[in-house]
Amino acid sequence: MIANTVEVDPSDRVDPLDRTVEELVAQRPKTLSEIDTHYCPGCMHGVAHRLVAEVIDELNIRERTIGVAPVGCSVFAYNYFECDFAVAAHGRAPAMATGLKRVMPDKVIFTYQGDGDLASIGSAEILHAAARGENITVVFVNNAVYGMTGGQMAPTTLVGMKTTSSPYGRDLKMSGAPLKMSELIAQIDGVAFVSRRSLHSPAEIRKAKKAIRRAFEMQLNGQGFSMVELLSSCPTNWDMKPVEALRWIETRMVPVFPLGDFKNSVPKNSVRGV
Ligand SMILES: Cc1ncc(C[n+]2csc(CCOP(=O)(O)OP(=O)(O)O)c2C)c(N)n1
Ligand code: SF4
Ligand SMILES: [Mg+2]
Repeated sequence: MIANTVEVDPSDRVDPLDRTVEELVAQRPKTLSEIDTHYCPGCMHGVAHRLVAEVIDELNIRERTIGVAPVGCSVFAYNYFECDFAVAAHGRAPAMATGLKRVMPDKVIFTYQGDGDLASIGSAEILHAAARGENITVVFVNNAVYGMTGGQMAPTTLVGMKTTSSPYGRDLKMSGAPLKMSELIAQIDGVAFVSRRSLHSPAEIRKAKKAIRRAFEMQLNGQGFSMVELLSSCPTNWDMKPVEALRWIETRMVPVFPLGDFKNSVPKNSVRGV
């Protein structure tokens, strides 16, 4: 065997002129599996997957990346990524990611979690992983409901929003206001990077990808906990058409969950190894 031989993927040898416009403009990232999606039409989980896969490709870290899937509609995330994956019990992905990163500090560890998973049953795990400054990356998909179980109210459900468990709309007096996880986590000392982005338009999707890339880079530089919240749609449980759902994100969710970077700095108590 010749040392340091670079294996060339056969698909890289194809003459660009032999490719269709679709292949040239929108090639499938190598980290994204070539299988049919189980997500509903108009669901943005698939777009979020693609962005993460593109970033993993660009950073050339596929062979050292391990994802941790949640319980929720994205429980099958491991089917869509061509990298190692584990599945955690509902809400426990940050705890599992902590263990993986501590025993294998050279690996790149990310969790992929819904709002029910992260902000409800897993609220303790996410807050304490952030407080410890764990050098992991969290991709947090906020669609304002428990999608998988039939659209019940989540901690992120908007005031007045109708869900299957709040048929008259979320009542502020009864259930309180939605939890703003990015703002909450950004003020924790061990946190390096927190950004909230949205998937409702191509321009916002591009910004979301930039934030995901920055979050992974933070981990690669050993700078501590990073999280990107992505406002996402659930047309099925919102009882909307896909385009209507995207408009609803823009007009209803964004005013409650403002977009932007909430933290972008190196925390004093982080650096748990690269
Ligand atoms: C310990 C435990 N409690 C409750 C459930 C039921 N359960 C499955 S998915 C889910 C909510 C998922 O919602 P979210 O995390 O927002 O993901 P989405 O489906 O919206 O992407 C719940 C409550 C479970 N599987 N395990
Ligand atoms: S139920 Fe909602 S979150 Fe789940 S796959 Fe369908 S649209 Fe997506
Ligand atoms: Mg959800």
